[in-house]
Amino acid sequence: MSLAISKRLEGKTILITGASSGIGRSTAFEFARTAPKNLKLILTARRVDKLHQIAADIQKEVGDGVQVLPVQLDVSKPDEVREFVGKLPEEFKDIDVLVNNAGLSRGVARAPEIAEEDMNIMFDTNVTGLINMTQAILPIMLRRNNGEGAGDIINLGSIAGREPYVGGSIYCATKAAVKSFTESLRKELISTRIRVIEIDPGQVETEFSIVRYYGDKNKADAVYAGVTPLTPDDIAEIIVFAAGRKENVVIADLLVFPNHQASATIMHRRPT
Ligand code: NDP
Ligand code: 8X3
Repeated sequence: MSLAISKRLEGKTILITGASSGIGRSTAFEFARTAPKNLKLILTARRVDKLHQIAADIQKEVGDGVQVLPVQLDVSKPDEVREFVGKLPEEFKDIDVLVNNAGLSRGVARAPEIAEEDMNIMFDTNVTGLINMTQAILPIMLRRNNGEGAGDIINLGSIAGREPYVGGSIYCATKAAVKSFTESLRKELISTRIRVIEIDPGQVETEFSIVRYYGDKNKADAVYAGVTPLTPDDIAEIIVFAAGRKENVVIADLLVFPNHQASATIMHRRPT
């Protein structure tokens, strides 16, 4: 880790949604390891027990320079998001970096067989949840520098938002919506110093496929058969890299594949 990136991140307050697993969890560790002397982390998700364990593990690893606040938050519930900032302890309210990571896919059904419940969960989490979080935190960032603003909004998109595929129509539509919202937001905030960043991973092995296949571990494992997917740490390094650039440098969007992947559906699988 370079000294420059540590110094740039020191003293910041970072909010990560969906920090109980996968990319969000790894991102929490990566921020803590990069700026261990002075950092505040707000970790949110629905499974608060996991967040408490992650907080304890981070503090055990890096010590008391990193303060970690686990908060139970379901981003798909507008009321919970609306009340979120007001309930934060004063010392955690001045959020510098928002990582909009919470997200999921449910099922691989094709129209007209897509369950209404799955459709609603994906849109309420991946789209409305991300937009509500952004709107809740933006006023904090806009108040800095006499109204000129400062801060980073880092949205997790996906290759799915760039290239729709069979069996992913709703998930792909949600990630396309993330892309569109992110690009509008960057334009709307151009007169501020707020950076709007999108990271679009390809295949990353996390709990994502287990959730997509409703807990069926065999189906989830088959997704990664014969390939070497990205790890959540790979994406965490890129998120922290983006947040740790000089203030004038904006990683506007970034597509990240593992070596075997060339599009949403073109993968080179080796015999297992
Ligand atoms: P995981 O399933 O491992 O993690 C998803 C996280 O989102 C969990 O911490 C989960 O926590 C949280 N989450 C889900 N629903 C909600 C909700 N309603 N409110 C709050 N938190 C919620 O998957 P990944 O780490 O892979 O996914 C992270 C992001 O990366 C997602 O946006 C996903 O779409 C995106 N992505 C993933 C890729 C992959 O191949 N894995 C590729 C491209 C993008 P909890 O259940 O405790 O609430
Ligand atoms: C998750 C990756 O390829 O399953 O965004 O859509 S993919």
